[in-house]
Amino acid sequence: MKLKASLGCLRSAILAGLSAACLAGCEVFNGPLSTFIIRSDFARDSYRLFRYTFIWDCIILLTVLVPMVLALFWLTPRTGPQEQEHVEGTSWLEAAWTITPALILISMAIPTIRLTFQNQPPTPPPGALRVRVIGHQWWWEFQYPEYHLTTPDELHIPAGRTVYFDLESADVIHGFWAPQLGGKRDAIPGHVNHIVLTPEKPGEYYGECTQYCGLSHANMRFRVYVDTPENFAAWVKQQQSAPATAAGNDPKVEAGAAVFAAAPCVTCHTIEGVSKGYIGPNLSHIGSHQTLAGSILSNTPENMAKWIRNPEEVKPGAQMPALGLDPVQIDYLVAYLESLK
Ligand SMILES: [Cu+2]
Repeated sequence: MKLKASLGCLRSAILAGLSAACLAGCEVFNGPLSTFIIRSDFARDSYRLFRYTFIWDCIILLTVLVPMVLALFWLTPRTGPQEQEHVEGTSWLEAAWTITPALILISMAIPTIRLTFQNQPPTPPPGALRVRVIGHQWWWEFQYPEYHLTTPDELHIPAGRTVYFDLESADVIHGFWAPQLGGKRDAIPGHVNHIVLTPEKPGEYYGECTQYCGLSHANMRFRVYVDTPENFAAWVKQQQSAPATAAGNDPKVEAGAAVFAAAPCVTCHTIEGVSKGYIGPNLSHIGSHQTLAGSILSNTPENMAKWIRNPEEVKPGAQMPALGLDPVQIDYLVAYLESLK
């Protein structure tokens, strides 16, 4: 009876586990944060290492689980205590179950350590694009020293060219991770970490902060746009030029520029040729971005207005204050910011 109840429990647990795995499966394998969609050399190396260790995990699991289940349900006496044969010890068996796991662990440690060092060389490979990544509570800053430009939350890199990331933080520890492009690495204050990878396929990829960094940690996302070399060159050219705003032609945009100049925005944000703030994100080309506020909102006038009206509501703990602007001022300001292409 007991055995029947135990088997019933085991079967329910297995069914529940399989159902949960099926529900999560689509997201794990096909979602934007899937590590099974491989889009760089680093991601491929990480996947191969995962596959190698996973195979060993399965072998170990079966080696332990099968004898355990047999011992539990088959070899256990079912009626009353019975005299069992006493085994005092077997030297060769004890040596085998000590040495074999040690060898398996060493065989997993060697490729893991090799890959860990391989993808963070102390100096950039020749011809690599260098990108400085700075984590802030709660947004990402991407600097391109080669092109003298800075952009928030949306990273553009060219397909086929090796990229060398310098990872830093302006405040607390953050974790930089774009799963389809490779493994995560921490951005630590006062210390520079590195990642080197070569993106392989143009597309839009999701990134997240993976190190708990405060109230809005979950709202600290970013996008990576892997461009064709031609599109990347065009993007660089656009970013290097002054924003193509309609201020001066469109009265609403002109009024928005005046609101921006009079509000505290100028003390925190840079807009090329207008302001030189450095605490918040560079807004020079914010109108050309797909997302806002740490890539948690799509860039629409409605979302921009919502963000300006009450940042705390969108991103709890956000350092940007509510400016107390009236709806008309917000409307003008949104028109101006959206015009910054
Ligand atoms: Cu975080």
